[in-house]
Amino acid sequence: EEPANAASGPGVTVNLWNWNWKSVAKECADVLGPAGYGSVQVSPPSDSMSKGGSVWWDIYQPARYDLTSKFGDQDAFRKMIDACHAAGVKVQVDTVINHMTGQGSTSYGGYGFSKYDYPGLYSSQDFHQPACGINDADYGNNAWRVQNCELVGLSDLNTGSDHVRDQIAAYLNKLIDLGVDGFRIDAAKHMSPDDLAAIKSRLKGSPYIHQEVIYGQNEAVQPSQYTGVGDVDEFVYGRKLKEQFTGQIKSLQTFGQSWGLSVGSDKAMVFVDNHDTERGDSTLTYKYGATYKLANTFMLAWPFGKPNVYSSFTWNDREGGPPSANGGFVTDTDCSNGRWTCFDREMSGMVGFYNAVSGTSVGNWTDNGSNLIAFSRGDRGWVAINNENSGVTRTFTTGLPAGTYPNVAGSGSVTVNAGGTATVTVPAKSAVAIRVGTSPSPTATPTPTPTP
Ligand code: LM2
Ligand code: CA
Repeated sequence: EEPANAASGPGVTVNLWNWNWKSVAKECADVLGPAGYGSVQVSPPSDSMSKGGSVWWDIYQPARYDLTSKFGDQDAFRKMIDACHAAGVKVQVDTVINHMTGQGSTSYGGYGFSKYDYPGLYSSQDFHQPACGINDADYGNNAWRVQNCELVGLSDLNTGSDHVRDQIAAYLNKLIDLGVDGFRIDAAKHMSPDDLAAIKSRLKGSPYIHQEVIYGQNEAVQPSQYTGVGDVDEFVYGRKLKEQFTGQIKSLQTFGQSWGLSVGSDKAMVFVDNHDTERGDSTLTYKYGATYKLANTFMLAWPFGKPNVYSSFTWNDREGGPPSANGGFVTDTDCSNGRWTCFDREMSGMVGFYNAVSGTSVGNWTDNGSNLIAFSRGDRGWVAINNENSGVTRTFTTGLPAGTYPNVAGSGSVTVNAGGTATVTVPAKSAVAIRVGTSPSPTATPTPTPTP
């Protein structure tokens, strides 16, 4: 019997960044629901400045809150939510509420605007004026400027004003009315926690909230200042995993907040990478291949924070937009043409593992002193991660009941004997994970029934 998708809370989130609504709907029904993903995070749905498909980043310049984006219209958005809900998957939306655009232009929905003037929504008095620009030095010593000046020249909303708070809350409540379950708050670091709390207090129900507050050592604005509003995106997590997985992973036995993470497990949304970090060098990305998959396997096996798996389009040009047509409208995701990673599919088995071991603690830790680790989760799951360049064969204590289990992190199966041990070969740069609640693989030899 498959574990139910997380009943409360987001469960395992998957960030289908830059997928269009129609493709997200299909993925919910075909892949995410059956795998047990708890939530899908989607890109900003509001109408935005249009760069006609040449770049991805125009979606972070909202022009108005109508749902006429490069990913589809409101009808497609609503159908996506209904399809995901029917599959047992909640929907989290990336919301850009710190700012509007950096210049005047036309939106994907054909709406004309200029910087500081968005007819029917905002005019110049709704922005922090006189405008100032955030300088690099401000991050170290001036929280006021980080939150009240402009981020890369984007018109900075005066989120201290009741009118702006009302307009933002109306947008978020429209999304809630359409069925949205949670929000990623883009550029949360650039709004004061008090402003965010005031906006949150205007929302219907209690959506799940995670805030993008990028940690920097000794910075004036810290992620811990935002935990009263909701969870925060824990950027240190992915930086640490990159350090370990590009070196030796044996030390991960103690991985947690003591490693310098910015918030505790109960307040952290964790991820190996996201759309910004994959374009920098702080984290692993899909370009690291097997190493990237191992880090994601660890994330879904190790009890810290709420995991967020990233699945988007492949790229060579850092600024280049997703596959699109007709002036930048994103085309349907095709997992076979090499333009999309479809990494959510590679993690399906480990999502089932995450759900099956929920609430258990780590036991039976072992490592080979360098780049292989293995551990149990209670008596419900066991995983071995081999980050070596050669295979390792060992007899491990799994803690699981005797039986034959399919490897949900790869292929093949593992037979656990009556004492809970199993002799397993873990190939180079791969993982073996087994859990209760799975059926024996078709190739497994049936256990002979003892005759009385
Ligand atoms: C975010 N989180 O806080 C997003 O995760 C990040 O991807 C966004 O930047 C940023 N904040 C604003 O929402 C991206 C992109 C920037 C881009 C902005 C706005 O990384 O390069 O800035 O979106 O589209 C672009 C130009 C920049 C220009 C700015 C304003 O790259 O050179 O600044 O537009 O015109 C003059
Ligand atoms: Ca601001």
